[in-house]
Amino acid sequence: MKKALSLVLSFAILLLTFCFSAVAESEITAVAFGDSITAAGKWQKVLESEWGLKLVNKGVGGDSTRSARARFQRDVLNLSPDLVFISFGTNDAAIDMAKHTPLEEFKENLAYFIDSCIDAGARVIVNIPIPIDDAPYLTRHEAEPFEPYGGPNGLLSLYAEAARGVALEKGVPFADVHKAFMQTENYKKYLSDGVHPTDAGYKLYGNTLLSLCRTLFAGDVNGDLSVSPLDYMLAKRHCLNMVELSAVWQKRGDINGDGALTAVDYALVKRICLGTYNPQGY
Ligand SMILES: [Ca+2]
Ligand SMILES: [Ca+2]
Repeated sequence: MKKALSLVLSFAILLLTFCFSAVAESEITAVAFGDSITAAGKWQKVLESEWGLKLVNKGVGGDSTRSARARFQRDVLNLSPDLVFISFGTNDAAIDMAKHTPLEEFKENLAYFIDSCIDAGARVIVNIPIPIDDAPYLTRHEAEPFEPYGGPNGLLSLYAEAARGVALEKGVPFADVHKAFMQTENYKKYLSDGVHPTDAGYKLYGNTLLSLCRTLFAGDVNGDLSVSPLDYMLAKRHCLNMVELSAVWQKRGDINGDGALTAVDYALVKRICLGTYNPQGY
């Protein structure tokens, strides 16, 4: 009798331990590696509030891929990241300044960052550089070097295209924030000084990344960057009122995007685990 009771108790303790660990916040390291647009820390806020993704801010004002290469090991690889957002291009394209990085070197640097992150076991997302508003930009820069490219934004567009090309070549996802800005009625309204976003611009930037995360990590309820039977179990238990998941966990499980975590979603989580449903399109 005593033995039976002890077994039941051990099982209950095991179950409690499992339930506790199952709903604990996953500890992943996600890094935002970039220039001043990243250093401002504003686009990251959307991912934190809407997806529960906390990013280590490794943005440095004025950085191009060339200057960032010197701090890449220390600021990114030494953190043993699970996920890295790489966000450069605006300063690389500043052809009239010392930080300018020629297009071919920009591509090589991006490829180097991506390869090194993948070798270190991290997932990578490339943020495509946002467009420039030429008029305010040219109050601080010489116009002549940009003329062969049709102006600063003409040259920046080549860097945006190059970043897309490197991401595609390396098979990593990219967040096309450049396209998101260009598709607004007037992207210049989303820029404060020709290069930096306004608060609304940062929100647009963050929402573009959020939309990509929703696709890439759909069904990853516990936020460990993979969809597993544990996510399925968590979603199902939530729907059966056996566990109460936080708002962001529910959002990560809301695969069909109808604003609620329901049986439809956990059925999709199961299908992702079984490999019969792919929400990524990659
Ligand atoms: Ca997961
Ligand atoms: Ca849903």
